Amino acid sequence: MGTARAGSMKWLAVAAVLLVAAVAEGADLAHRQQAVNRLLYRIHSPILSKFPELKQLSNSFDPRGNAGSCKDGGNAVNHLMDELDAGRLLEQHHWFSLFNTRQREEALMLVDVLLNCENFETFVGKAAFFRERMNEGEFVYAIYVAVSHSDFMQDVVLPPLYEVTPHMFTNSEVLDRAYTAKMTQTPGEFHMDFTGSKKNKEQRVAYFGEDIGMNSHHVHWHMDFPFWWHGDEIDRKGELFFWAHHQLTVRFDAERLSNYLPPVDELYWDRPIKEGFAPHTNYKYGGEFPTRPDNKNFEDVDGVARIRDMKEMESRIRDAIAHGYVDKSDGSHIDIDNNHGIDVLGAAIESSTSSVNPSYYGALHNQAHRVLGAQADPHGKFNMPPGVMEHFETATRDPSFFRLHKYMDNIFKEHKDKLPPYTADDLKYDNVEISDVDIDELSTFFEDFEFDLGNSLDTADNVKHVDVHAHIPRLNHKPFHYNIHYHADHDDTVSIRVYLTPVRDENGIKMHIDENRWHAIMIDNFWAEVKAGTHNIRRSSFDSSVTIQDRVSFEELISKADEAVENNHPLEVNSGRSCGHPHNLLLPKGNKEGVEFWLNVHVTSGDDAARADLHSNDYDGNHGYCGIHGKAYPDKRPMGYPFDRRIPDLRVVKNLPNFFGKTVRVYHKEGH
Ligand SMILES: [Cu+2]
Repeated sequence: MGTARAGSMKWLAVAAVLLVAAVAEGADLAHRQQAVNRLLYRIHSPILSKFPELKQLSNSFDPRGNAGSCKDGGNAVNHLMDELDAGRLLEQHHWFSLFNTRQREEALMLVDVLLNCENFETFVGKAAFFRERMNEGEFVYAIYVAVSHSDFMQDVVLPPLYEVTPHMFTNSEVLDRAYTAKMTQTPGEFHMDFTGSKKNKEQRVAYFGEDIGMNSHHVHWHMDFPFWWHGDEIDRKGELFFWAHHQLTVRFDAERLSNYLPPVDELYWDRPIKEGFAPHTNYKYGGEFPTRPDNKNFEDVDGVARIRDMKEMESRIRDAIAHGYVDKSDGSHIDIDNNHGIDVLGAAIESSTSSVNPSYYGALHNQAHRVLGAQADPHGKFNMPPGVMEHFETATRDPSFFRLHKYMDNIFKEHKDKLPPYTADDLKYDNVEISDVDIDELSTFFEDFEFDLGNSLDTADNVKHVDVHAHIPRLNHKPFHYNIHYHADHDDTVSIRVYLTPVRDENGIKMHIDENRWHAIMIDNFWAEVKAGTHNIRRSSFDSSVTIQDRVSFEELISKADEAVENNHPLEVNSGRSCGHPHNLLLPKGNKEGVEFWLNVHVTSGDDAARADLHSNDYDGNHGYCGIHGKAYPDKRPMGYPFDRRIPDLRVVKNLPNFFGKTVRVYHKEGH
C-alpha cells in the first residue's frame, strides 16, 4: 500500500514537472504567436496604443545595439540601418512588388536581419522597430518569410494573408463598401462576386483563379521556395517549381472541362494575348491595378525585357533540351536526360538562385510575369503600378497566368518526352496485387466562405472598430473515403500515389493514355503498411497530402493567443504550414451527368520513401505540392511518377498487379 502511494506521489511529481514544462513551452508559443499577431495587426496603421509594450519596443529598441544576439555579428542589421539612416528605403504607403529589384532587395535585407536573430526577443525587437520605419508591403513579406524559415518560429501560425492584406485578395467594390461601413460606423457583410461578366467565357472558371485559398497556397509556395533563396540548398526545388505549377495548370484545365471550355492554349510571344483582364482591384496605396484589353500585342517593357530577349531565353532552354545537357558558366556540361534533369531545368526556367547559368538561360518565368504585368503601360507613360501578374497573391486571377504556365509546362513536357518510357520492371512491385478500389460518390458544390476585411481599413486609437466581412462563393466537395483492396505476400511498408485523370476531352472524345497522362491530378501520396493476406487500406479525403484545411482566422488566432497569454495556458491552435492546395479544391468541379475521371492507384515499395517514418508521421500532411519543410521531398521517384514519362503502350501499366484504374464520375450539385 505504502509503496503504491509513494509510487503515485512520485508520478504526481513527475506530472507536475511535465505540466510546468508544458505550460512554459506553451506560454512561450502563446507569447510568440501574440507578438506575430500584433506585428501584423492593422498593418497600414502605426502600432495601436492598445499594444503598449510593442509600441514601446518599437520606440526604444536599438537595432545596432544587439550585435551579440545576431548570428552574423550584426552585419545585416547595420546594413539595413545604413540604408534607413541615409533615407534610401522605400517610403510607407506605397505599393510593393517582389519582382521590383530594389524593393525586393530592401525586403530581403529585413529577412536577413530577422533570420540572423539568435532568439525570439531580438526578433520581435527588430521587427517592431522596422514595422514603423519600412514600407508595409516589404515588412509583411519579410515577416512571413522569416517566420516560415526561422528555427524558433516553426510552431507559430501565420495569420491568413487574405486577412492581413485583404486588398490583394478581394475587389474594389467590396472594399468601397467596407470603407463606407467604417465611415458610417455600420458593421457589414458583403457578398463578393468574381470579376467580369458572363459575356466573358473565362468567367466560368474565375472561381478557381480567384479562390483565396488557392491564391494563398500560391503565394506561400513562393515564400517556402523563394527564387532568391541563398540559405541551405532546398531539396529538388527546381523540380517542385515544375510540379506545383504543373498541377495548377492541369487542375485549371479540369475545371474548364466541366464548364464546357477547351484546355488553355499556351502563350505565344508573336501572337496577341487573346484574353484581356480587368482586375477590379485597388492597391491600398498606389491606385488601380492596370487593365489589359483583349488581343493585346506584346510590347517590349522598358527596363525589364524585350520580347526578343524572351524568345532567346526560350530557344536557349529548348536547345539544352534537344542536346540533353545544359551549359554551365565555366563551359562544362550537365547532363539532363535523366531523373535529375527536370530539377536543373526548373531552376533555370524560373529562374532561381539554383540556376546553373542565369546569365545564359535568363529568368524566363520571372521576366514573363513582369512583361505580362506591364503590358497595359509598357513604357511607363501613365505611371501605372504593377499588374496582377507581378504579385504571387493576384497572378492566377489573370487568364494569362495559365497561358504562361501552359507555355512553360510544354517546355518541361518536351524534356520529359525525350526520356525513355518506364518499363514494366521499373513500375512493378510484386508483393501487392490490387483487386479493387471502391470509392464513395464524388460530388462538388458551391458554398459561401467568409473572411475578415478589418485589416484593409485605416484606423487610429480613437476610432471605433467596425466589423466588416466578405462572403465569397467557393467550390467544395462532399468528404469521401476509398478502400484499396489488396492481397500481399508479406508484410511491408508501401508507397501509394492516387490520381484522377480526365477520361474525355472537351468534345467528349476518349483520350489515349499517352495524351491524358499529362493531365493527371495527384489527389494523394502516402505511405502505409500492408499485411500478408487479403486486406484493405481505407483512406479519407481529409487525409490527402496535397491539400491543407482552412486556415485559422486572424480573429481566432488573436483571441486564442491573448487568452493563452493572459491565463498562462498553453496555446492550442491547429498549426501546420500555409503552403498546400486548399482542401475545398481537392476535387475538380463535376457536372450534372458526372464528369468521367480515371481513378488510378499505384502501389510501390516503401523503398521509394526518402524517410523511414513516413507511414507513421505525415509531417503536417501537405507534402504533395510543398515537400517537407527543411527536409528531402518524401517521394524519391520523379514528381508525377509514373505519368511523367511517355506511355506508348497501355498494356505495360494495365498488366501490373500493383496498378489499378477504373472510371469514376464527379457530380456537381446546385443549391447545396
Ligand atoms: Cu508561381
